[in-house]
Formats: sequence, structure tokens, C-alpha cells
Amino acid sequence: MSSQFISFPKDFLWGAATSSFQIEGSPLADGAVSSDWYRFTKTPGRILNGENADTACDHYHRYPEDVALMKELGLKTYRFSISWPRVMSGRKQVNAKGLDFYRRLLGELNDAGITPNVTLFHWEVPDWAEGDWENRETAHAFRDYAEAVFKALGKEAPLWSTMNEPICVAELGRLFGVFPPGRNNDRTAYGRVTHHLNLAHAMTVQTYRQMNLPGEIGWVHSLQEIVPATSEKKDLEQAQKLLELSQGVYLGVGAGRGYPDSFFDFAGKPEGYREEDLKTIAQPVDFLGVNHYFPTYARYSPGFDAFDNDRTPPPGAPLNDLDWPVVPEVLGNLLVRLWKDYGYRKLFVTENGFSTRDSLRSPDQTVHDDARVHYLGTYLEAAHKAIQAGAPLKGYYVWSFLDNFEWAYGYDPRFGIVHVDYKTQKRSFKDSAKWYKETIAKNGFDRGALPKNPSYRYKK
Ligand code: IFM
Repeated sequence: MSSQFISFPKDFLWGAATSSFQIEGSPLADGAVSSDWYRFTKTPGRILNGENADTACDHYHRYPEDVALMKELGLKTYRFSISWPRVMSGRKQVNAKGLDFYRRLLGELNDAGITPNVTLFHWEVPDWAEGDWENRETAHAFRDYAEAVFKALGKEAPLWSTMNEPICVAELGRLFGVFPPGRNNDRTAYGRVTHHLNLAHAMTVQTYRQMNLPGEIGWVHSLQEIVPATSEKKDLEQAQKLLELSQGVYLGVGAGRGYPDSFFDFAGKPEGYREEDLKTIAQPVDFLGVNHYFPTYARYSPGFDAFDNDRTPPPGAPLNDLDWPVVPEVLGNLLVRLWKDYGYRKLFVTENGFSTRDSLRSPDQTVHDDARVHYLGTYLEAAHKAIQAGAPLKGYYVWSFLDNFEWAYGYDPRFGIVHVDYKTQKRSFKDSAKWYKETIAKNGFDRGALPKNPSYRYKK
């Protein structure tokens, strides 16, 4: 084997991830109800090119074919989410047909020997949940939904996550206006939503424990490490503030440290906030899911955005086609810091991946995706360094298994290792899928064989 071969621990869980709304299509089929995201996609001006997720990858009908592709890739594990509006047609009304879809999917995965890792919330809130996450009652409704899923399917999967990237719901929906309900700089709503998501997460963990289920439960966060843009005091302080607002408000509260003062300074005390909530939220979890793509640069810039921050990457930085900077070593540092700061006994990289855009690349470059292979290889190398430093990283999920509906950007960005032709729904392996398949089979890869001049774009 080459001296540059990077070998992963035995039993390392090699996976790929997706989410319900981004791939399933058929959002109103078989008793599923309308959601905030469904309505958002129908609101003119919200989604690039006026696209929607009515068909997406048609995974709702093609899941057996998709699981067969996962098997062909050699995936050890698959991370997907359950759609709340598909499973609960009302506050107390379970939609048996919706649940049945996930029962069949879990059956296919278990038959294929692929370990399911199930997320209960990847952003669709059913319309019947009045007031959405701004209403404390939604946290209770979510717990009830989770209990219904656990009752029906709890034993079918060993890994459960309460929610994916709550920060996006709070920030992108209430401060940056690009997610439902599409509001800008509504700090009060941002504060309430953050707190209620934390409560929903914690009550769901409590329920899982009370039901004595045999698996493990954790939460999945967007952890885009914060890097001060300069060593000036104002940027160092800005970095600290952003760290508190992006990680302290979730991981810190989960660890029993309460909310940082910066949260109350920014958002005020959420209406209905009770001190005893902090005790509820401080629930030990079995693992932390780390979704990481890029570092966030902290540059204090009054009025630039809701946080007075200008995150523009430095000139010359390699970029993906969404202009996200490619800085692999940050992932290694992040994993080690999360392990040391919070004492998690198990970490997964639950998302990491590279986007190309159809509007910026040729079809050939889209499938012969050397930049994605280079990105995955160098980020995995960084993850491997973190393992060597002691971080308890047990698995890695590439985002994404399939090209899919990238929220407000529609279908222009493609994150998949498997290409989807949206006209025919034909799936085909990109070069990255072939590389990943070989990596899984060998439990590692040759660092020296990664593409030499990956087709990144660069920050001017
Ligand atoms: O597509 C999203 C996913 O839904 C959540 N994490 C980031 C991905 C890429 O933007």
C-alpha cells in the first residue's frame, strides 16, 4: 500500500445523507399535509428559478432503486429524515400511510445491511402547528410526533437524531429571510424559536429514554467553525460572539451551562422563558452529529448583516460553486475542540460535501467532479487527523447521496455523489461516487492519488 494511504479505524461507519423534503417529492401524497416549506416553494420569488420540491428525486416512489444503489456503493450507513407533515396529519392524528413509507424504507435498508440513522426534523413544520416554532406548544407537538414514530419504528433503527441544524430554522427564517417564514432581523422571533427548538430536542430525548429503546439518540448541528478574519480586538470579540450565538446557544445549554449573555443581549429573554427550562434542555445525548462545510470568518462590520458581520472569505481562497471556502484542516480542529470542550463520547460527521452549480459548469464537469473528490479526500484526511488526536469520531456521512432540492437555491446546486437527471430521474455515479465506493471498500484512500489540480473556483 502507498505510504500516503490513510487508513480508518475498523468498524468506521461510512455513510451518505439526505433529507425528506429534498429528495422524496410527493409532499401531499397519501394523507401528508401542507407544511411551511411546501408553502414557501409555492410563494413567488422565494426559490431560485421558481422551482419546487413536488417531484425532487421522486425517492418516495424510487426508494428501492435508491437503496440498491447505496448497497452497490457499499454504504455501511444511511442518514435520512422523516417528514413530520407526512406522519402527523393533525396534532394528535397519526397518518398510517405516511408512517408506512418509512417502515418500508427502513425494511429495505435493514435487508440491505445498511444501518439507518434517522433524523426526526429536517425543517418541514406542518401547517396545523400554529405559530410554528415561535409557539412553545410546537415543542410539545413535536415531542408527541417523536413518540408516535418511536412507538412504530423505534426498534427499526439504532441511531436517532432529534433535529438537523436548528440554527438554520432560527437564523435563516427569522434573521436572513431565506427560509420560511422569510422574515428579516426579527430578533424576538429568533430568540423564541431557538429556545423552543432546544426544548423540543430535550423532551424528545427524555421520551426516547423513557421508552427504553435499544438504540442511541443525539442531535445534529451546523458547526461551521468561526475564524477571526484578523487578529484585531474587534474581530476576536466578534468571533467570540458568533461562537456563542451559533454553538453556545445549543451545545452550551445542552451541556448545562445555560444561555450565554450575548444571546439575551441580542434577542432579549424569549417570551414564556422559564429558568427551569434550562434543566430540561441539559439532557445528555449519546452522540453529536457535526455538519461541517466551511469556516465562517468573523469580521466586525456594523450594519453588514443581522450580526454586524462580514464573512467574505479572504482573496485567493478556493471556493465551491456557492462561494463557500474550502479549508479542510478546519474540520480536524473543530472535531477535536468539540470533543474537548463538551466531552462528547461519540461524534459523527453527519454532513460534509461539495456543491457544483449547473449554471457555472459543463455537464461533463458535473459528472467528472474532480473538485468534489479532492474536497472529500482532504476533509477526510483532516477528520482522520482528529481521530489520531483522540477525537471519538465513529463515522462520516457525505452530503449528499443524491443531487437534490437545495432549498432557496432550487436544483441549480448539486451536492450529490450520485447524479440525478431531473427530466428522466435516471441516477448515475459521478467520479466522486466511484472514488467513495473504493474508499469504503479499502477502508481508506491514497492521499497521493487525489486530483492534482481540482477545478475549484477562487475568491478574487
Ligand atoms: O442541503 C443542506 C442540508 O439540508 C442541510 N445542511 C447543509 C446542506 C447544504 O446546504
